[in-house]
Amino acid sequence: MTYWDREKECINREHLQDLQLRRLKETVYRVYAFVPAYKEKFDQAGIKPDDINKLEDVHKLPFTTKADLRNNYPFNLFAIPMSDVVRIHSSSGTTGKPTVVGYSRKDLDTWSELMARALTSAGADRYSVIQNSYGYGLFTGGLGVHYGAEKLGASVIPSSGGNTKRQVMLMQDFGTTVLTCTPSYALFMAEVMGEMGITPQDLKLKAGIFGAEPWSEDMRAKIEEALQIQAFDIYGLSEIIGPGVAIECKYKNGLHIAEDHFLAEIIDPVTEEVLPYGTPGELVITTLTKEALPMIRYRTRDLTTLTMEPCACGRTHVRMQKVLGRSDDMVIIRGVNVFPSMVESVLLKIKGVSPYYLLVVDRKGNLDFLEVHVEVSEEIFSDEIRKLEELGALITKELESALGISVKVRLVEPKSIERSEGKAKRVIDKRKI
Ligand code: DLL
Repeated sequence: MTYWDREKECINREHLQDLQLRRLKETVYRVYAFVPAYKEKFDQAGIKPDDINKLEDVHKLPFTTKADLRNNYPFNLFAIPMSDVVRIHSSSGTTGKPTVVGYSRKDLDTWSELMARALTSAGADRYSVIQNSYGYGLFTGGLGVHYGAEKLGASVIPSSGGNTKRQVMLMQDFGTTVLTCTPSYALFMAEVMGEMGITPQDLKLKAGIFGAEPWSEDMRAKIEEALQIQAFDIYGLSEIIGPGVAIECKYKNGLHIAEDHFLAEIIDPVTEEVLPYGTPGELVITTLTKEALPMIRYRTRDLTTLTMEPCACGRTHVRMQKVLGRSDDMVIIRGVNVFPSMVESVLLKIKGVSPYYLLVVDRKGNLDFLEVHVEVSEEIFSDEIRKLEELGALITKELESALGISVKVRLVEPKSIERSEGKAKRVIDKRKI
């Protein structure tokens, strides 16, 4: 087994907890002293930094949410002077102001270190040629992966997102061995490759490191098959650091969270009660080493389960299951929770269906209903009407039995659903308009 930093990744749990407690205390002291918004929240909750004496004491601290970032827009949650902030990123808010995050020089070093660790966990090394097709810019995907890949000593192709034909050409000409992008973009690249008459055998691609959006196990199988690679899931969010918070190892059975830098909890998103390992809920993260923007109990809105079962790879860090979805992406239809990833899993098991789909939610009168647009393959589309109708009926039946609500399925022409070069848009909720 190859590790980037064996000592930290395979650390004995007791030592890890000592380290986490020391770092947690430091972080709490720092935010209390330097970030008025935190001091105010702690004071309101009647908590002083001295009250944190064991790891479980973290549960006493108030949560931080996206609203706190918005209310303190742009820089008021920073815990260091602007003269020490060397990078600013921001995640595009779909509504209102974006979320702004800052990094000190040490934060950037930590991030590169974590990304180098993540890339190693997915099998990359200094001989790898990494084509980084996450978007460069304010989004943390591009630069986050970039610096980690350089730290690893790999040869990095900073191709960013877009211009897909050129991406495929670069992949072939430069002998790319590792592709990093969103899973939906990887799938689109495979489609364009096919159109260009290029097969996986024409490439040297061995692995893909995909994240920034939810993707199902069936989507993984589809991508691995289409590109003939091993596909790994990488998780992260701007507020915490960016990509590299958690990564799969070669066993692909959960993502190891870098616990020497992040303290993870799972809570019930409604009651906010802390849940034990093994119970699904919302992931809450406290940063332990961040300087510019420390986060105390940040509510990620991402739903997952944590497991402490030992992993065959030897890493001791807790694993989170593949994220089922964000609570924000979940649509509630007549009381039933539906995630796009659930629809994706059903669709990908049906022959003749391409992995492009869209959930459209609308309200008629007082009743919500779900329409699922599903792209069919060329072959099926040019078939007789009866066959299309049969396929539509089959998809409807499978979706209704998996989701437990009635669904209207609309089969749409090949290539009519918008392809994604970054995070795919899977839901249109017309109820809010
Ligand atoms: O998406 C950081 C990132 C870049 C992660 C590249 C991985 C690879 P944000 O734009 O702030 O940051 O979005 C963070 O994306 O809260 C999740 O809802 C979602 N997300 C990220 N990774 C995964 C994943 C980046 N592997 C939000 N599976 C997070 C499911 C993911 N959802």
